Amino acid sequence: MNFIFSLLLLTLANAANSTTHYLDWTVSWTHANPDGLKERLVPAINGEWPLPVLRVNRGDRIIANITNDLNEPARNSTIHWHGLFMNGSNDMDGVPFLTQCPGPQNNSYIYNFTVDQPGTYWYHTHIENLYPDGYRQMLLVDDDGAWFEDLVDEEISFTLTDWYDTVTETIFTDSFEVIYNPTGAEPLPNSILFNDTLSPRWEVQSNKTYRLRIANIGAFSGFYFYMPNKTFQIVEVDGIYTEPAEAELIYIATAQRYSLLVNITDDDDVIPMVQIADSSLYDLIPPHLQLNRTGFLYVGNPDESKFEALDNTGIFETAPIWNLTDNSEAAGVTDPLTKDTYTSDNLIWYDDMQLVPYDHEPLLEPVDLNYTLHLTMGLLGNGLPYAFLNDISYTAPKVPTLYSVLSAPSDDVANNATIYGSNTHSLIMEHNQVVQFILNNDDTGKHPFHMHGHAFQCVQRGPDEGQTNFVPYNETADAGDYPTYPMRRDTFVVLPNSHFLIRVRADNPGIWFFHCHIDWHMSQGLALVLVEAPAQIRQNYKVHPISSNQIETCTNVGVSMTGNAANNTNDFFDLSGQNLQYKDLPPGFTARGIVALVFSCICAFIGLGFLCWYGTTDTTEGEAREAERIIENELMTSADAETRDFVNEALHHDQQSYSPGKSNGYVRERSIDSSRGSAGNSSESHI
Ligand SMILES: *[C@@H]1O[C@H](CO)[C@@H](O)[C@H](O)[C@H]1NC(C)=O
Ligand SMILES: *[C@@H]1O[C@H](CO)[C@@H](O)[C@H](O)[C@H]1NC(C)=O
Ligand SMILES: *[C@@H]1O[C@H](CO)[C@@H](O)[C@H](O)[C@H]1NC(C)=O
Ligand SMILES: *[C@@H]1O[C@H](CO)[C@@H](O)[C@H](O)[C@H]1NC(C)=O
Ligand SMILES: *[C@@H]1O[C@H](CO)[C@@H](O)[C@H](O)[C@H]1NC(C)=O
Ligand SMILES: *[C@@H]1O[C@H](CO)[C@@H](O)[C@H](O)[C@H]1NC(C)=O
Ligand SMILES: *[C@@H]1O[C@H](CO)[C@@H](O)[C@H](O)[C@H]1NC(C)=O
Ligand SMILES: *[C@@H]1O[C@H](CO)[C@@H](O)[C@H](O)[C@H]1NC(C)=O
Ligand SMILES: *[C@@H]1O[C@H](CO)[C@@H](O)[C@H](O)[C@H]1NC(C)=O
Ligand SMILES: *[C@@H]1O[C@H](CO)[C@@H](O)[C@H](O)[C@H]1NC(C)=O
Ligand SMILES: *[C@@H]1O[C@H](CO)[C@@H](O)[C@H](O)[C@H]1NC(C)=O
Ligand SMILES: *[C@@H]1O[C@H](CO)[C@@H](O)[C@H](O)[C@H]1NC(C)=O
Ligand SMILES: [Cu+2]
Repeated sequence: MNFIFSLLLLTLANAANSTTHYLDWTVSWTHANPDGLKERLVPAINGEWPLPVLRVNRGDRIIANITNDLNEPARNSTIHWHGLFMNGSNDMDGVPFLTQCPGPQNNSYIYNFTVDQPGTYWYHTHIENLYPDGYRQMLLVDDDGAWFEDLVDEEISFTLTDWYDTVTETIFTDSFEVIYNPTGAEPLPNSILFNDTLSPRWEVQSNKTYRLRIANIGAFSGFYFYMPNKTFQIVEVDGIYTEPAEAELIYIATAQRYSLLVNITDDDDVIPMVQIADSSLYDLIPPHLQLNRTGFLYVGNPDESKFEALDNTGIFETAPIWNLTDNSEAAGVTDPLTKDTYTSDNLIWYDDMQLVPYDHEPLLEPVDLNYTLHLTMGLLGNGLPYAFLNDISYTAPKVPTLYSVLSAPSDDVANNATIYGSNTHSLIMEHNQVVQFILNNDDTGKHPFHMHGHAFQCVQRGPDEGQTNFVPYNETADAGDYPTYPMRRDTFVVLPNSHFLIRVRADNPGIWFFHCHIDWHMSQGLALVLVEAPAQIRQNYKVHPISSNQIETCTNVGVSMTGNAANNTNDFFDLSGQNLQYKDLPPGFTARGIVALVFSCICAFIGLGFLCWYGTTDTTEGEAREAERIIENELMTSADAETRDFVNEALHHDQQSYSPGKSNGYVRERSIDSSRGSAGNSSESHI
């Protein structure tokens, strides 16, 4: 009761003095070279990149008129306001085929919403393979009512990111989603950036407390962050204020945000802020990739030599953030103080499960609805790598799901998940139900899962189980020890071969994406759709109908606003013609088999041993074609008719897009699931 009441008071207190921010943005391509290694195309807003940092007060309205001028290469456009709940304005959430039609060239889409959450957010396009090109930036919401407001003197806000020197779509089609990458190894960045630059320096004053607001706006990489010899206090994660938590080193996954309070003392002069890439995510560490960056705070006019003395090599050993005890021995390192030991694997990070939200929202109980999700990576029948939740690789419907809800003939029909298609993985949540999700990660990588429309309670997370033994959630072992006030955030990492359990109250009617925020994985279908309180959505839109601007956008892009997932308007239960994932591999032809075969062919050909780079600039088009020929011969001579069809199809498909020489490709042994059922159905249209 108290809890609800204090929330109400806060809302009322912030309703006064709100401002409307009108943004008139045109998005077009420009060139940038933030790492000094290579100039490339980036999306600019009104001609500028890095994009503008948005700063508003809690309670303000944003009206953003976004015009798409992304030609050559042509791209559709949408903007998602990451972390904002969009309560009552689901159509402003910016997800193509969930909440709006993609905005084509020359189209303007108007986002119009109020921001009633404080904290650190970001905005990014939700069009496939586009935000890592640089279509993303911070969105800061200030709040006079923050519990730490009086403790803070100044603020410094910055982003951390990875950076690729090639256009994302090109990497995706040429070297990621290709038959040469059967394990789905993620493309490696060319650089990591500190606030979209290399090593920024910011002046600070002693005897002051600073609030550092940090967002990881990258495509893939997680980052460790620390300041040698300094302890800071975590006070916010993903827009949720926390009880102050002392920490020395945090882990910031893609899409996560932190606010840290740090004291500058009289003894400080040059203070390094160190960003270290989580190299466990990279299958291979290319010799030229610098894995860390240092930004600096400084007091007064320190001599240049002081900055140089505190470069990467000098500072790492001093901070008590390394676990050098047992690991070094296991790794065969005799002297635990050699440089080799200082890899990100041996860092001791603050476990965000220990955080307590400042509002003390109690554990949601009892659970009304319980979904268990099994995450796997594997191949489909075109020989390409995909990602799955319960065997479904998310495939966009023909009609944006929100519009299917609104055009359904009745609430009852809208309440039936069937109409949203069998490949959108739509899960219905009824209004105000407490919904629990158990995510079992049957993969050797980490996955930061993001839920739109909510900050969810992080109730339980299993430990990193390493690379061999998959340990799903186990009621007997894992339940019973849940926190009284679970940490909440909107992006939460599941650890390798492990699991997490989260809970959320379905109090925000809308269509919300739940997906891994590693952009490569999202493009591989690691996503599902929450259809939350469809009857209430329909009620809301009777009061605030879809705007004429949105109808125009759909007309301009040629996407229908009525009907079920298959765009069938007469019979909502007739899904013929719906978009489906590619059909499964032929029976008896296991993913592991093709992995082994493709590996041995490519490795034999290129001759780099068990780890092979098949797409480095050293590989010519001719060599790649030769490798392709060998694979083809091998498969054609050794397999049955069905396999031959499969190979034909796969190679044919791939020849359209494979172009060597631009790739970041590399391979590793990754658990590939070869025992999935068939969510796809070969009698309908495949995309
Ligand atoms: C949005 O911007 C476009 C391009 O500048 C302009 O033509 C259009 O009138 C604007 N729409 C509104 C509602 O201001
Ligand atoms: C924009 O979206 C439409 C509808 O999905 C699609 O047909 C078109 O190819 C997209 N345009 C670009 C440039 O990707
Ligand atoms: C924005 O939304 C508000 C509230 O629904 C409405 O009053 C206003 O007319 C809208 N403005 C624009 C430009 O769409
Ligand atoms: C970080 O970069 C953004 C974009 O260039 C800039 O607006 C912001 O001021 C930078 N942060 C600091 C602390 O200077
Ligand atoms: C900082 O505070 C200390 C202790 O109160 C004081 O001695 C010192 O002069 C202050 N320094 C500055 C720059 O204000
Ligand atoms: C941290 O403290 C140690 C021990 O006092 C010192 O040697 C080192 O230079 C300090 N590092 C930084 C970055 O200030
Ligand atoms: C900063 O200094 C204040 C006042 O001395 C202290 O209460 C607080 O714990 C310090 N914060 C950190 C992060 O060390
Ligand atoms: C930091 O980068 C330097 C240069 O690439 C490298 O030698 C060092 O091992 C890196 N340290 C960590 C902890 O990643
Ligand atoms: C340090 O590493 C060892 C061996 O991997 C592990 O057992 C221990 O829990 C780690 N300590 C910390 C503080 O993470
Ligand atoms: C949804 O509709 C299908 C087809 O009419 C029906 O078989 C199923 O029972 C319905 N599900 C629910 C939950 O009503
Ligand atoms: C949810 O499902 C898991 C297994 O899938 C089961 O262990 C657990 O008991 C269920 N919890 C509830 C509250 O139904
Ligand atoms: C679940 O945990 C219990 C208690 O630790 C253990 O006895 C049981 O074997 C586990 N179940 C499975 C399937 O691993
Ligand atoms: Cu992922």
